[in-house]
Amino acid sequence: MNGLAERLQSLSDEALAKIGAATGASELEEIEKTILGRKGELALLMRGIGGLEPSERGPFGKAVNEAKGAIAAALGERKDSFEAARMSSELDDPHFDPTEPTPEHAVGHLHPITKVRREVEEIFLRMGFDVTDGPEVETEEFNFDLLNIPSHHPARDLQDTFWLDSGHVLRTHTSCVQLRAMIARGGKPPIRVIAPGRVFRNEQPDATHEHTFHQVEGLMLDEGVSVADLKGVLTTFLSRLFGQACEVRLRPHYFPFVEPGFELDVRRAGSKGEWLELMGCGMVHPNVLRAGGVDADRISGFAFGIGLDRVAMMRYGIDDIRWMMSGDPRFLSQF
Ligand code: FA5
Repeated sequence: MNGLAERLQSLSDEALAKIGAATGASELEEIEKTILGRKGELALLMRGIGGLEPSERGPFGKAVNEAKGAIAAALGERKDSFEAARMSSELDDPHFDPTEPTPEHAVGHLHPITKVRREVEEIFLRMGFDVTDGPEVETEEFNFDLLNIPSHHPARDLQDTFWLDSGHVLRTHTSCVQLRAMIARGGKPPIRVIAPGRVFRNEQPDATHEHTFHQVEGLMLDEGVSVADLKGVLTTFLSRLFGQACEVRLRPHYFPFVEPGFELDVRRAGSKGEWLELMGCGMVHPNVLRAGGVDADRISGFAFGIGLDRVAMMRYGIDDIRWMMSGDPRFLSQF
């Protein structure tokens, strides 16, 4: 065999002897590299295979593989024994206390608004709604005109708006997504969507108002949808969100894009406690249905808009909305 078999034998013997004599893990690594590595001695030896008789190549290749296996196994065993020795010497060290707890890592977590948003999404998904969204930089048309708020109408003043030089607006509410959802579905009911997102108003922040806050819009359209459905869906939603049976009260309120429109108040069922004002809602105005390509003579439905920051404040007992966007770790680490 051209002397190759003998060289393999002596290489293997030497390697095993060196492994046996090694005094530390770094020596083993060196042996591994020089013998088993891609450019190591075994690889070099393998190159000689081309000079062998065809009938000798198979047996030689097999012998090389066997040697490789034996060397790798010896390396593994020796590494384990070094590791075991290292561990036991560390454990014997009187300064080492294996019962000491590992230092705590600061693990990131979700913002309270994200948590509440996910809960809201989960509840509506289970009621057969889809989750959708729309752009934060909106056209005047979608934020106002198509929602039945023409430019001359005083209702524009209800929401103090950030205008961009391009004539776009930072959306003042998520209601624009009602239209986008109707149009995206070709005006074809049934349509059941919610649309969470950020909204912006040119307001001076105080404990309950921010210039940047979060809403969840909801829209349900079909034949024969009535105020009873609105009340039923929202009562179910709020009871699930707050984890206890709730009762709701609708107070007439003007929003240009619904008719009739309401403010919805909530309290624990049978509690006789104070009503909490939570959201705007109502039956989608026929003008808005038509703008969304929906047959307003046949189809009706309700829409609502909840302030997510306020829900999160109630949920977690937060006394000032300005904490939400503060990015302050003293606040954030509490959730
Ligand atoms: C609206 O924005 C309507 N688009 C809601 C609506 C949708 C009505 C569909 C009918 C049908 P409003 O301006 O009231 O309505 O805002 C809705 C909710 O957003 C409020 O109930 C409140 O929870 C929250 N909100 C309003 N302004 C602020 C603010 N500056 N900071 C924090 N939350 C606010």
